[in-house]
Amino acid sequence: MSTLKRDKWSRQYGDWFRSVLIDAGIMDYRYPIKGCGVWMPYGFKVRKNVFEILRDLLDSTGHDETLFPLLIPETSLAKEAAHVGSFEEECFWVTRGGLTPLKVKYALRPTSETVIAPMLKLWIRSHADLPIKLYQIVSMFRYETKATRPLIRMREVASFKEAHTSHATPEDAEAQVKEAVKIYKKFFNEVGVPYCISRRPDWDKFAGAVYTLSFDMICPDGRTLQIGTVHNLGQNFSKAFDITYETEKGTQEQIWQTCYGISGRAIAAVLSIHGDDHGVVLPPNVAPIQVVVIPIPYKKKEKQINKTCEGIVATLKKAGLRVELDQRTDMRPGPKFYYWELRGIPIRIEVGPKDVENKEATVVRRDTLEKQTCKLNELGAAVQNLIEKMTQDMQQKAWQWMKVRTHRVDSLEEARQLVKKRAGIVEVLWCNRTECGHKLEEAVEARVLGVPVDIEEKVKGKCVVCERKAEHVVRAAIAY
Ligand code: P5A
Ligand code: ZN
Repeated sequence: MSTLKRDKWSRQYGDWFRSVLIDAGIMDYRYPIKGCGVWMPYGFKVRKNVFEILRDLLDSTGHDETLFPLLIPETSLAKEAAHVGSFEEECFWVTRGGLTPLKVKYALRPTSETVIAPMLKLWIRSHADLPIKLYQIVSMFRYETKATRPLIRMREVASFKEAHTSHATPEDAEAQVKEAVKIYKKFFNEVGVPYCISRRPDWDKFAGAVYTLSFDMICPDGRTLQIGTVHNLGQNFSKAFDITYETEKGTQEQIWQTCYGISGRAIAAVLSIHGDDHGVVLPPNVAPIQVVVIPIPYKKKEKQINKTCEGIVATLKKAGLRVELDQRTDMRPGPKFYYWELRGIPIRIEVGPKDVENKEATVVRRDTLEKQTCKLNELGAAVQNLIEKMTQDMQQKAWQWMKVRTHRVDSLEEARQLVKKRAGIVEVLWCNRTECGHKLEEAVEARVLGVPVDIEEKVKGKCVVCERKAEHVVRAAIAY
Protein backbone atom coordinates (compact mmCIF):
# COMPACT_ATOMS: atom_id res chain seq x y z
CA MET A 1 0.00 0.00 0.00
CA SER A 2 1.31 3.45 -0.80
CA THR A 3 1.91 5.79 2.10
CA LEU A 4 0.44 8.58 -0.01
CA LYS A 5 -2.98 7.15 0.66
CA ARG A 6 -2.59 8.20 4.27
CA ASP A 7 -1.20 11.62 3.52
CA LYS A 8 -4.19 13.80 4.26
CA TRP A 9 -5.11 11.53 7.11
CA SER A 10 -1.89 12.32 8.94
CA ARG A 11 -1.18 15.90 7.88
CA GLN A 12 -4.69 17.22 8.36
CA TYR A 13 -5.74 14.85 11.09
CA GLY A 14 -8.03 17.27 12.95
CA ASP A 15 -10.05 18.15 9.84
CA TRP A 16 -10.00 14.56 8.64
CA PHE A 17 -11.37 13.33 11.95
CA ARG A 18 -14.10 15.96 12.22
CA SER A 19 -15.42 15.42 8.69
CA VAL A 20 -15.10 11.64 8.69
CA LEU A 21 -17.21 11.38 11.85
CA ILE A 22 -20.15 13.14 10.21
CA ASP A 23 -19.66 11.84 6.66
CA ALA A 24 -19.39 8.22 7.78
CA GLY A 25 -22.47 8.65 9.99
CA ILE A 26 -20.72 8.09 13.31
CA MET A 27 -21.15 11.22 15.38
CA ASP A 28 -22.78 14.55 14.60
CA TYR A 29 -21.09 17.22 16.60
CA ARG A 30 -23.28 20.16 15.56
CA TYR A 31 -25.58 20.01 18.59
CA PRO A 32 -26.20 23.50 20.05
CA ILE A 33 -24.19 22.78 23.22
CA LYS A 34 -20.39 22.78 22.94
CA GLY A 35 -18.83 19.44 23.78
CA CYS A 36 -22.00 17.40 23.24
CA GLY A 37 -22.41 15.07 20.27
CA VAL A 38 -24.99 12.75 18.82
CA TRP A 39 -24.21 9.08 18.26
CA MET A 40 -25.75 8.46 14.84
CA PRO A 41 -27.25 5.04 13.95
CA TYR A 42 -24.14 3.65 12.25
CA GLY A 43 -21.79 5.08 14.89
CA PHE A 44 -23.96 3.66 17.62
CA LYS A 45 -23.52 0.18 16.14
CA VAL A 46 -19.74 0.60 16.07
CA ARG A 47 -19.83 1.86 19.66
CA LYS A 48 -21.94 -1.12 20.69
CA ASN A 49 -19.53 -3.62 19.13
CA VAL A 50 -16.48 -1.97 20.68
CA PHE A 51 -18.04 -1.77 24.14
CA GLU A 52 -19.36 -5.31 23.91
CA ILE A 53 -15.74 -6.49 23.83
CA LEU A 54 -15.03 -4.55 27.00
CA ARG A 55 -18.23 -5.73 28.66
CA ASP A 56 -17.34 -9.36 27.96
CA LEU A 57 -13.86 -8.86 29.39
CA LEU A 58 -15.24 -7.29 32.57
CA ASP A 59 -18.08 -9.78 33.00
CA SER A 60 -15.71 -12.71 32.59
CA THR A 61 -13.36 -11.37 35.27
CA GLY A 62 -15.95 -11.09 38.04
CA HIS A 63 -17.12 -7.51 37.54
CA ASP A 64 -20.84 -6.75 38.04
CA GLU A 65 -22.60 -4.11 35.98
CA THR A 66 -24.56 -1.51 37.97
CA LEU A 67 -26.19 1.88 37.55
CA PHE A 68 -25.66 4.65 40.10
CA PRO A 69 -27.31 8.11 40.14
CA LEU A 70 -26.07 10.98 38.00
CA LEU A 71 -26.38 13.64 40.69
CA ILE A 72 -23.84 14.12 43.47
CA PRO A 73 -24.61 16.35 46.46
CA GLU A 74 -21.82 18.86 47.01
CA THR A 75 -21.42 17.48 50.53
CA SER A 76 -20.33 14.09 49.08
CA LEU A 77 -18.05 15.51 46.41
CA ALA A 78 -16.33 17.65 49.06
CA LYS A 79 -15.35 14.75 51.33
CA GLU A 80 -12.03 13.83 49.69
CA ALA A 81 -9.88 16.95 49.64
CA ALA A 82 -7.69 16.32 46.59
CA HIS A 83 -10.67 15.06 44.60
CA VAL A 84 -12.89 18.08 45.20
CA GLY A 85 -9.92 20.40 44.76
CA SER A 86 -9.53 19.26 41.19
CA PHE A 87 -13.10 18.46 40.16
CA GLU A 88 -14.95 21.42 41.67
CA GLU A 89 -14.02 23.65 38.75
CA GLU A 90 -14.78 20.91 36.24
CA CYS A 91 -18.34 20.16 37.35
CA PHE A 92 -21.62 21.24 35.89
CA TRP A 93 -23.61 22.28 38.95
CA VAL A 94 -27.38 22.00 39.41
CA THR A 95 -28.36 24.86 41.66
CA ARG A 96 -32.14 25.01 41.30
CA GLY A 97 -35.11 22.64 41.44
CA GLY A 98 -37.62 24.39 39.22
CA LEU A 99 -37.45 27.96 40.46
CA THR A 100 -36.40 27.07 44.00
CA PRO A 101 -32.72 27.38 44.84
CA LEU A 102 -31.33 24.10 46.23
CA LYS A 103 -29.95 24.17 49.77
CA VAL A 104 -27.20 21.75 48.75
CA LYS A 105 -26.25 22.01 45.10
CA TYR A 106 -25.73 18.90 42.97
CA ALA A 107 -22.90 18.12 40.58
CA LEU A 108 -23.49 16.09 37.42
CA ARG A 109 -21.05 13.21 37.91
CA PRO A 110 -17.58 14.02 36.51
CA THR A 111 -16.67 10.47 37.68
CA SER A 112 -18.36 8.36 40.36
CA GLU A 113 -16.03 7.67 43.31
CA THR A 114 -18.10 9.94 45.57
CA VAL A 115 -21.38 8.51 44.24
CA ILE A 116 -20.43 4.95 45.04
CA ALA A 117 -18.62 5.53 48.35
CA PRO A 118 -21.68 6.27 50.56
CA MET A 119 -23.38 3.12 49.24
CA LEU A 120 -20.30 0.96 49.84
CA LYS A 121 -20.34 2.23 53.42
CA LEU A 122 -23.84 0.74 53.76
CA TRP A 123 -23.13 -2.48 51.91
CA ILE A 124 -19.78 -3.57 53.30
CA ARG A 125 -19.86 -5.22 56.72
CA SER A 126 -17.22 -7.93 56.90
CA HIS A 127 -14.24 -9.36 55.02
CA ALA A 128 -16.69 -11.85 53.48
CA ASP A 129 -18.26 -9.00 51.50
CA LEU A 130 -14.96 -8.25 49.75
CA PRO A 131 -13.83 -7.88 47.04
CA ILE A 132 -16.59 -5.94 45.30
CA LYS A 133 -15.96 -5.19 41.63
CA LEU A 134 -18.53 -2.92 39.97
CA TYR A 135 -18.74 -1.10 36.67
CA GLN A 136 -21.16 1.08 34.76
CA ILE A 137 -21.37 2.53 31.26
CA VAL A 138 -22.89 5.99 31.58
CA SER A 139 -22.69 9.63 30.58
CA MET A 140 -20.37 11.78 32.65
CA PHE A 141 -19.99 15.54 32.49
CA ARG A 142 -16.89 17.68 32.72
CA TYR A 143 -16.75 21.40 32.13
CA GLU A 144 -13.61 21.09 30.00
CA THR A 145 -11.91 24.42 29.40
CA LYS A 146 -9.34 23.15 26.87
CA ALA A 147 -10.57 23.07 23.27
CA THR A 148 -13.30 20.45 22.98
CA ARG A 149 -13.00 17.83 20.23
CA PRO A 150 -15.51 15.23 19.09
CA LEU A 151 -15.08 11.98 21.06
CA ILE A 152 -11.66 13.10 22.28
CA ARG A 153 -12.56 15.89 24.67
CA MET A 154 -16.29 16.12 25.30
CA ARG A 155 -18.24 17.95 27.98
CA GLU A 156 -20.82 15.21 27.98
CA VAL A 157 -18.84 11.98 27.72
CA ALA A 158 -21.72 9.78 26.61
CA SER A 159 -19.70 6.57 26.70
CA PHE A 160 -17.87 6.50 29.99
CA LYS A 161 -17.03 2.99 31.16
CA GLU A 162 -15.96 3.24 34.78
CA ALA A 163 -15.03 0.38 37.11
CA HIS A 164 -14.74 0.68 40.90
CA THR A 165 -13.35 -2.03 43.13
CA SER A 166 -13.09 -2.52 46.91
CA HIS A 167 -10.63 -4.80 48.70
CA ALA A 168 -9.61 -5.98 52.15
CA THR A 169 -5.85 -5.47 51.75
CA PRO A 170 -3.43 -3.22 49.87
CA GLU A 171 -2.02 -6.35 48.20
CA ASP A 172 -5.46 -7.20 46.81
CA ALA A 173 -5.87 -3.66 45.48
CA GLU A 174 -2.42 -3.86 43.90
CA ALA A 175 -3.34 -7.17 42.26
CA GLN A 176 -6.54 -5.57 40.97
CA VAL A 177 -4.55 -2.79 39.31
CA LYS A 178 -2.59 -5.52 37.51
CA GLU A 179 -5.78 -7.28 36.43
CA ALA A 180 -7.23 -3.99 35.14
CA VAL A 181 -4.09 -3.35 33.08
CA LYS A 182 -4.37 -6.86 31.67
CA ILE A 183 -8.03 -6.32 30.74
CA TYR A 184 -7.32 -3.01 29.00
CA LYS A 185 -4.37 -4.52 27.15
CA LYS A 186 -6.62 -7.28 25.84
CA PHE A 187 -9.28 -4.77 24.91
CA PHE A 188 -6.94 -2.52 22.94
CA ASN A 189 -5.30 -5.53 21.30
CA GLU A 190 -8.68 -6.78 20.15
CA VAL A 191 -9.48 -3.49 18.45
CA GLY A 192 -5.96 -3.16 17.03
CA VAL A 193 -5.01 0.01 18.91
CA PRO A 194 -1.32 0.24 19.88
CA TYR A 195 -0.49 1.84 23.23
CA CYS A 196 2.21 2.44 25.77
CA ILE A 197 1.58 2.28 29.51
CA SER A 198 3.15 4.83 31.84
CA ARG A 199 2.94 5.67 35.50
CA ARG A 200 1.86 9.30 35.49
CA PRO A 201 4.06 11.67 37.50
CA ASP A 202 2.62 12.65 40.87
CA TRP A 203 1.77 16.14 39.64
CA ASP A 204 -0.47 14.68 36.94
CA LYS A 205 -2.21 11.78 38.68
CA PHE A 206 -5.99 11.40 39.08
CA ALA A 207 -7.27 13.62 41.89
CA GLY A 208 -7.71 11.30 44.86
CA ALA A 209 -5.42 8.52 43.61
CA VAL A 210 -2.24 7.20 45.20
CA TYR A 211 -0.95 6.64 41.68
CA THR A 212 -2.25 6.54 38.11
CA LEU A 213 -1.27 4.26 35.23
CA SER A 214 -2.17 5.50 31.81
CA PHE A 215 -2.56 3.99 28.35
CA ASP A 216 -1.47 6.44 25.66
CA MET A 217 -1.49 6.15 21.91
CA ILE A 218 -0.01 8.33 19.19
CA CYS A 219 -2.48 10.10 16.92
CA PRO A 220 -1.83 10.57 13.18
CA ASP A 221 -0.56 14.11 13.85
CA GLY A 222 2.10 12.91 16.30
CA ARG A 223 0.30 14.00 19.46
CA THR A 224 -0.51 11.46 22.12
CA LEU A 225 -3.96 10.64 23.44
CA GLN A 226 -4.71 9.18 26.86
CA ILE A 227 -7.09 6.36 26.00
CA GLY A 228 -7.59 4.76 29.39
CA THR A 229 -6.43 5.01 32.99
CA VAL A 230 -6.11 2.71 35.99
CA HIS A 231 -5.85 4.23 39.46
CA ASN A 232 -4.85 2.82 42.81
CA LEU A 233 -6.93 4.86 45.28
CA GLY A 234 -5.42 3.33 48.41
CA GLN A 235 -7.57 4.31 51.40
CA ASN A 236 -8.09 7.91 50.32
CA PHE A 237 -11.83 7.57 49.75
CA SER A 238 -12.46 4.95 52.44
CA LYS A 239 -10.92 7.30 55.00
CA ALA A 240 -12.93 10.26 53.73
CA PHE A 241 -16.18 8.27 53.76
CA ASP A 242 -15.25 6.00 56.67
CA ILE A 243 -15.87 2.75 54.78
CA THR A 244 -14.82 -0.06 57.10
CA TYR A 245 -15.11 -3.84 57.32
CA GLU A 246 -14.66 -6.36 60.12
CA THR A 247 -11.53 -8.46 59.70
CA GLU A 248 -11.30 -12.17 60.52
CA LYS A 249 -9.78 -11.17 63.84
CA GLY A 250 -12.80 -9.00 64.62
CA THR A 251 -11.10 -5.62 64.22
CA GLN A 252 -12.39 -2.77 62.03
CA GLU A 253 -10.30 -1.79 58.98
CA GLN A 254 -10.79 0.70 56.19
CA ILE A 255 -11.10 -0.79 52.70
CA TRP A 256 -8.62 -0.39 49.82
CA GLN A 257 -9.87 0.75 46.42
CA THR A 258 -9.05 0.98 42.74
CA CYS A 259 -10.87 2.45 39.75
CA TYR A 260 -10.31 2.46 36.01
CA GLY A 261 -12.00 4.04 33.06
CA ILE A 262 -12.24 4.16 29.30
CA SER A 263 -14.37 6.57 27.26
CA GLY A 264 -15.48 7.27 23.69
CA ARG A 265 -11.85 8.22 23.17
CA ALA A 266 -11.21 4.52 22.73
CA ILE A 267 -13.45 4.68 19.65
CA ALA A 268 -11.66 7.81 18.45
CA ALA A 269 -8.48 5.74 18.79
CA VAL A 270 -9.84 2.89 16.64
CA LEU A 271 -11.02 5.31 13.94
CA SER A 272 -7.86 7.41 13.99
CA ILE A 273 -5.24 4.70 13.96
CA HIS A 274 -6.66 2.66 11.08
CA GLY A 275 -8.17 5.44 8.91
CA ASP A 276 -6.93 6.71 5.55
CA ASP A 277 -7.77 9.28 2.87
CA HIS A 278 -10.83 7.28 1.84
CA GLY A 279 -12.32 7.40 5.34
CA VAL A 280 -12.71 4.98 8.20
CA VAL A 281 -11.19 1.48 8.21
CA LEU A 282 -12.86 -0.76 10.76
CA PRO A 283 -11.32 -3.88 12.26
CA PRO A 284 -13.61 -6.74 11.16
CA ASN A 285 -14.61 -7.64 14.72
CA VAL A 286 -16.19 -4.24 15.38
CA ALA A 287 -17.56 -3.49 11.90
CA PRO A 288 -21.40 -3.46 11.95
CA ILE A 289 -21.24 -4.78 8.38
CA GLN A 290 -18.25 -6.99 7.58
CA VAL A 291 -18.93 -7.70 3.92
CA VAL A 292 -20.88 -5.65 1.39
CA VAL A 293 -21.96 -7.30 -1.84
CA ILE A 294 -22.42 -4.99 -4.84
CA PRO A 295 -23.91 -6.09 -8.16
CA ILE A 296 -22.36 -4.47 -11.25
CA PRO A 297 -25.46 -4.25 -13.47
CA TYR A 298 -25.18 -5.10 -17.14
CA LYS A 299 -27.85 -5.04 -19.85
CA LYS A 300 -30.02 -8.15 -19.80
CA LYS A 301 -27.78 -9.88 -17.26
CA GLU A 302 -29.31 -8.17 -14.19
CA LYS A 303 -31.32 -11.18 -13.13
CA GLN A 304 -28.39 -13.58 -13.11
CA ILE A 305 -26.10 -11.06 -11.44
CA ASN A 306 -28.60 -10.38 -8.67
CA LYS A 307 -29.21 -14.07 -8.18
CA THR A 308 -25.49 -14.72 -7.79
CA CYS A 309 -25.23 -11.86 -5.29
CA GLU A 310 -28.12 -13.23 -3.25
CA GLY A 311 -26.45 -16.65 -3.23
CA ILE A 312 -23.22 -15.12 -1.94
CA VAL A 313 -25.05 -13.24 0.81
CA ALA A 314 -26.82 -16.43 1.92
CA THR A 315 -23.55 -18.39 2.03
CA LEU A 316 -21.70 -15.73 4.01
CA LYS A 317 -24.54 -15.19 6.45
CA LYS A 318 -24.61 -18.92 7.06
CA ALA A 319 -20.91 -18.70 7.89
CA GLY A 320 -21.82 -16.21 10.64
CA LEU A 321 -20.70 -13.01 8.90
CA ARG A 322 -22.50 -9.66 8.99
CA VAL A 323 -23.36 -9.07 5.33
CA GLU A 324 -25.17 -6.34 3.41
CA LEU A 325 -26.45 -6.54 -0.18
CA ASP A 326 -26.47 -3.11 -1.82
CA GLN A 327 -29.16 -3.35 -4.46
CA ARG A 328 -29.94 0.36 -4.62
CA THR A 329 -30.94 1.23 -8.17
CA ASP A 330 -30.49 4.98 -7.88
CA MET A 331 -26.73 4.76 -7.36
CA ARG A 332 -24.00 3.57 -9.75
CA PRO A 333 -21.40 1.03 -8.53
CA GLY A 334 -18.60 3.67 -8.36
CA PRO A 335 -20.37 5.90 -5.81
CA LYS A 336 -21.41 2.77 -3.94
CA PHE A 337 -17.74 1.80 -3.57
CA TYR A 338 -16.93 5.22 -2.11
CA TYR A 339 -19.96 5.09 0.14
CA TRP A 340 -18.85 1.82 1.79
CA GLU A 341 -15.16 2.70 1.78
CA LEU A 342 -15.93 5.87 3.75
CA ARG A 343 -17.77 3.75 6.34
CA GLY A 344 -14.87 1.33 6.62
CA ILE A 345 -16.58 -1.94 5.63
CA PRO A 346 -13.72 -4.49 5.69
CA ILE A 347 -14.62 -6.46 2.55
CA ARG A 348 -16.39 -5.56 -0.67
CA ILE A 349 -17.52 -8.20 -3.13
CA GLU A 350 -18.36 -7.15 -6.68
CA VAL A 351 -20.26 -9.32 -9.13
CA GLY A 352 -20.39 -8.39 -12.83
CA PRO A 353 -21.43 -10.28 -15.98
CA LYS A 354 -17.98 -11.82 -16.48
CA ASP A 355 -17.91 -13.02 -12.88
CA VAL A 356 -21.25 -14.75 -13.35
CA GLU A 357 -19.98 -16.47 -16.51
CA ASN A 358 -16.77 -17.64 -14.78
CA LYS A 359 -18.52 -18.53 -11.50
CA GLU A 360 -16.31 -15.99 -9.74
CA ALA A 361 -16.50 -12.78 -7.74
CA THR A 362 -14.15 -9.86 -7.20
CA VAL A 363 -13.09 -9.39 -3.56
CA VAL A 364 -11.60 -6.10 -2.30
CA ARG A 365 -10.12 -5.59 1.16
CA ARG A 366 -10.63 -2.15 2.69
CA ASP A 367 -7.28 -1.74 4.45
CA THR A 368 -5.10 -2.06 1.33
CA LEU A 369 -7.81 -1.75 -1.36
CA GLU A 370 -6.24 -4.82 -3.02
CA LYS A 371 -8.45 -6.79 -5.40
CA GLN A 372 -8.54 -10.51 -6.03
CA THR A 373 -10.85 -12.83 -7.87
CA CYS A 374 -12.25 -15.83 -6.13
CA LYS A 375 -14.23 -18.91 -7.24
CA LEU A 376 -17.78 -18.82 -5.91
CA ASN A 377 -17.53 -22.26 -4.35
CA GLU A 378 -14.46 -21.16 -2.36
CA LEU A 379 -15.78 -17.74 -1.37
CA GLY A 380 -16.87 -18.59 2.18
CA ALA A 381 -13.46 -19.88 3.23
CA ALA A 382 -11.63 -17.14 1.32
CA VAL A 383 -13.56 -14.37 3.06
CA GLN A 384 -12.96 -15.94 6.49
CA ASN A 385 -9.24 -16.14 5.75
CA LEU A 386 -9.13 -12.60 4.49
CA ILE A 387 -10.84 -11.33 7.64
CA GLU A 388 -8.23 -13.03 9.80
CA LYS A 389 -5.41 -11.74 7.65
CA MET A 390 -6.78 -8.19 7.69
CA THR A 391 -7.18 -8.23 11.45
CA GLN A 392 -3.54 -9.26 11.87
CA ASP A 393 -2.19 -6.89 9.23
CA MET A 394 -4.06 -3.89 10.64
CA GLN A 395 -2.81 -4.64 14.12
CA GLN A 396 0.75 -5.10 12.93
CA LYS A 397 0.76 -1.95 10.82
CA ALA A 398 -0.62 0.11 13.71
CA TRP A 399 2.01 -1.21 16.15
CA GLN A 400 4.78 -0.60 13.63
CA TRP A 401 3.48 2.94 13.20
CA MET A 402 3.71 3.50 16.96
CA LYS A 403 7.15 1.89 17.20
CA VAL A 404 8.78 4.19 14.66
CA ARG A 405 7.30 7.17 16.45
CA THR A 406 8.80 6.28 19.82
CA HIS A 407 12.32 7.70 20.17
CA ARG A 408 14.93 6.99 22.84
CA VAL A 409 17.33 9.97 22.94
CA ASP A 410 20.27 11.14 25.06
CA SER A 411 19.86 14.89 25.20
CA LEU A 412 17.23 17.55 25.78
CA GLU A 413 18.06 19.15 22.44
CA GLU A 414 17.38 15.95 20.48
CA ALA A 415 14.15 15.49 22.39
CA ARG A 416 13.12 19.08 21.70
CA GLN A 417 13.80 18.77 17.98
CA LEU A 418 11.76 15.58 17.71
CA VAL A 419 8.83 17.04 19.62
CA LYS A 420 8.98 20.15 17.47
CA LYS A 421 8.67 17.94 14.38
CA ARG A 422 5.65 16.23 16.00
CA ALA A 423 7.60 12.98 15.77
CA GLY A 424 5.67 11.23 18.56
CA ILE A 425 6.99 10.14 21.96
CA VAL A 426 10.48 10.84 23.27
CA GLU A 427 12.09 8.77 26.02
CA VAL A 428 14.96 10.11 28.13
CA LEU A 429 16.69 9.21 31.38
CA TRP A 430 15.45 10.94 34.53
CA CYS A 431 16.52 11.22 38.17
CA ASN A 432 12.85 11.00 39.31
CA ARG A 433 12.86 14.46 40.90
CA THR A 434 9.81 16.66 40.27
CA GLU A 435 12.02 19.67 39.67
CA CYS A 436 13.73 17.94 36.74
CA GLY A 437 10.37 16.71 35.47
CA HIS A 438 9.11 20.27 35.17
CA LYS A 439 12.38 21.44 33.64
CA LEU A 440 12.12 18.66 31.09
CA GLU A 441 8.59 19.76 30.18
CA GLU A 442 9.76 23.32 29.73
CA ALA A 443 12.88 22.52 27.75
CA VAL A 444 11.21 20.05 25.42
CA GLU A 445 7.89 21.92 25.27
CA ALA A 446 5.99 18.72 25.90
CA ARG A 447 4.16 16.95 28.68
CA VAL A 448 5.71 14.21 30.81
CA LEU A 449 3.64 11.08 30.26
CA GLY A 450 5.43 9.19 32.99
CA VAL A 451 7.67 6.23 33.63
CA PRO A 452 7.16 3.14 31.43
CA VAL A 453 5.51 0.22 33.19
CA ASP A 454 5.29 -1.87 30.03
CA ILE A 455 9.04 -2.29 29.53
CA GLU A 456 11.42 -3.68 32.07
CA GLU A 457 14.96 -2.47 31.91
CA LYS A 458 17.84 -1.64 34.22
CA VAL A 459 18.54 2.03 33.78
CA LYS A 460 22.17 3.08 33.46
CA GLY A 461 23.18 6.69 32.91
CA LYS A 462 22.49 10.25 33.91
CA CYS A 463 19.39 12.41 34.13
CA VAL A 464 19.17 14.52 30.95
CA VAL A 465 18.36 17.58 33.01
CA CYS A 466 20.65 17.57 36.08
CA GLU A 467 23.14 14.81 35.22
CA ARG A 468 22.56 13.10 38.57
CA LYS A 469 22.26 9.33 38.46
CA ALA A 470 19.15 8.39 36.50
CA GLU A 471 16.52 6.22 38.15
CA HIS A 472 14.04 5.77 35.35
CA VAL A 473 13.28 6.25 31.70
CA VAL A 474 10.59 8.89 31.32
CA ARG A 475 8.32 9.55 28.35
CA ALA A 476 7.28 12.95 27.06
CA ALA A 477 5.08 14.10 24.18
CA ILE A 478 2.65 16.73 23.07
CA ALA A 479 -0.55 15.35 24.47
CA TYR A 480 -4.17 15.99 23.55
C1 P5A B 1 -11.43 6.01 36.43
C2 P5A B 1 -12.86 5.65 36.22
C3 P5A B 1 -11.41 8.49 36.06
O1 P5A B 1 -12.33 9.25 35.90
N1 P5A B 1 -12.74 7.39 37.76
C4 P5A B 1 -13.61 6.34 37.29
C5 P5A B 1 -11.48 7.36 37.07
N2 P5A B 1 -10.26 8.57 35.38
S1 P5A B 1 -9.97 9.65 34.23
O2 P5A B 1 -8.62 9.45 33.84
O3 P5A B 1 -10.31 10.95 34.68
O4 P5A B 1 -10.90 9.30 33.05
C6 P5A B 1 -10.82 8.01 32.45
C7 P5A B 1 -10.63 8.14 30.96
O5 P5A B 1 -11.72 8.84 30.37
C8 P5A B 1 -11.27 9.57 29.25
N3 P5A B 1 -11.73 10.97 29.38
C9 P5A B 1 -12.43 11.64 28.43
N4 P5A B 1 -12.88 11.27 27.24
C10 P5A B 1 -13.57 12.15 26.50
N5 P5A B 1 -13.83 13.42 26.91
C11 P5A B 1 -13.39 13.85 28.11
N6 P5A B 1 -13.64 15.09 28.52
C12 P5A B 1 -12.66 12.93 28.93
N7 P5A B 1 -12.08 13.01 30.16
C13 P5A B 1 -11.52 11.82 30.41
C14 P5A B 1 -9.77 9.45 29.18
O6 P5A B 1 -9.40 8.47 28.23
C15 P5A B 1 -9.43 8.98 30.58
O7 P5A B 1 -8.26 8.19 30.58
ZN1 ZN C 1 17.47 15.29 37.31
